Amino acid sequence: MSRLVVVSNRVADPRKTAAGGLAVALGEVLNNSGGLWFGWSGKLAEGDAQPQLHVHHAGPVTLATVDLNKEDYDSFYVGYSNGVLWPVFHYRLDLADFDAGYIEGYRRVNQMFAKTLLPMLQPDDIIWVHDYHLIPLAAELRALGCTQRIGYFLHIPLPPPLILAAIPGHDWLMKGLCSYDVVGFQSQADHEHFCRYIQSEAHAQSAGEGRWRVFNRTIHAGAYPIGLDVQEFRSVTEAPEAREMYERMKREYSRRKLLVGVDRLDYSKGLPQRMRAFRELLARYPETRQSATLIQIASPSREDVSAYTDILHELESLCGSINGNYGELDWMPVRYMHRTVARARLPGLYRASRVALVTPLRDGMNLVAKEFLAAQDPEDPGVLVLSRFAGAAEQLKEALLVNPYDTEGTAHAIHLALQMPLEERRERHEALFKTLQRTDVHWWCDSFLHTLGQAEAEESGTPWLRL
Ligand code: ADQ
Repeated sequence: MSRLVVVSNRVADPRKTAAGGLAVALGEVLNNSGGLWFGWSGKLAEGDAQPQLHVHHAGPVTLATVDLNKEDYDSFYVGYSNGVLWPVFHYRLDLADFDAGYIEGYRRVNQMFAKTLLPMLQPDDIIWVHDYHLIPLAAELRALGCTQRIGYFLHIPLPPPLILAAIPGHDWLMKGLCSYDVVGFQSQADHEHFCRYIQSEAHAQSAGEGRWRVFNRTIHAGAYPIGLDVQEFRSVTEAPEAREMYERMKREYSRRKLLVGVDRLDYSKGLPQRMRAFRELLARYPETRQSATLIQIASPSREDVSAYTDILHELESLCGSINGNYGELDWMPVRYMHRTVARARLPGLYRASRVALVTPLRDGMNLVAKEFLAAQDPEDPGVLVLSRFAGAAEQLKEALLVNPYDTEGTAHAIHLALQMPLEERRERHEALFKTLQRTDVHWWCDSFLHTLGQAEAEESGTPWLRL
């Protein structure tokens, strides 16, 4: 049996439940065959020191990490990954900083990752690379002689070809993507954007069954929507910490319906738009005043990127003005917290809420939507208000789908959600929960790795690309 090697920007110890569903799922696959997980340690190296490799063993899984020096952190992580690729892939060309020369650092760190990883590889390893930080990694590994099968999964959206084409060096980047044997996307829409790009910019020819001939080699591309570890999430929901949180929230808000939003504080999550829709709800439907409270939790994220401080100030000012204009001595419409909630308590908060507002302007998938559904009591479930621009909307059709740019339309949907009769809530939840179970994180892992396992090995005839 081949050994699995997972490469991602950050590495998590799969034995720690705090690591979350993805780490747990990948950890489980790694545990089964014994595996290696490689990535950045999250730490900065002192001065100009050469990158240090740290190796730890977590049961049968080897965790190998390297530090970044300050210059690489600034250009690879803050600069190119989060200041160019993140905004462009979320359709925000206006926020991308193309001119700062970050691409050199991006390339350098991918080369350093390839050089550090290569000596740890075994001949029949299967390598699975994750996310936008590491697009050129396969090409860099190939350049060093790596012939193992390499798959790639993009956790964020892939925009349409014309948006991609605005990135200086997009051809280099996308050629890098075509150096993998299997490329996976969150949604059919993202997959379609990729197919259109390689056809129009690289003259790709379909080879049937998701395969393409491009740059003189064969690759496989498809949509593999990421799922939740539903069973694990249900057991966290049943555990004492989540139950205690549920009881507390129910007691505290016994006279009111709770709405909940849980996000990283990121401009892609549509937080100001959500607050405007909530304000519109209070203005248009006076009966919701006093009776509805929105708890918005936004965890601090990438605070060294300036667009993130702007969004923080905008959100604080909107919450302040809603509370100032509508609040009463005994009722605050919005409770906003700029922090992370412990994973063990989060399901209790979801379960105590009648409505979840998951309204990103653009999102690869959005796991909060799935977590909210998984935490509900099927006999008295809450309602999911979901942006049509989240990858999850392709699967979760029975949610109330909204356009987050349409303030009035979103306010109307929130009102419907608050008033939805029990029977309709149950029916919608039942259908959604079935989808969650059918396409859970194990299904996601298995289907991607099955395709990668079937892909032809490099040695058997698929030449590699040089960037
Ligand atoms: P993210 O953009 O981080 O992930 P998401 O899918 O919503 O977005 O996952 C966030 C995770 O962090 C969830 O497990 C959630 O519970 C947790 N979380 C968020 N805010 C929190 C808070 N304030 N307190 C505690 N926990 C919080 C990227 C892509 C997504 C894609 C995922 C997985 O941007 O589109 O779904 O990867 O592929």
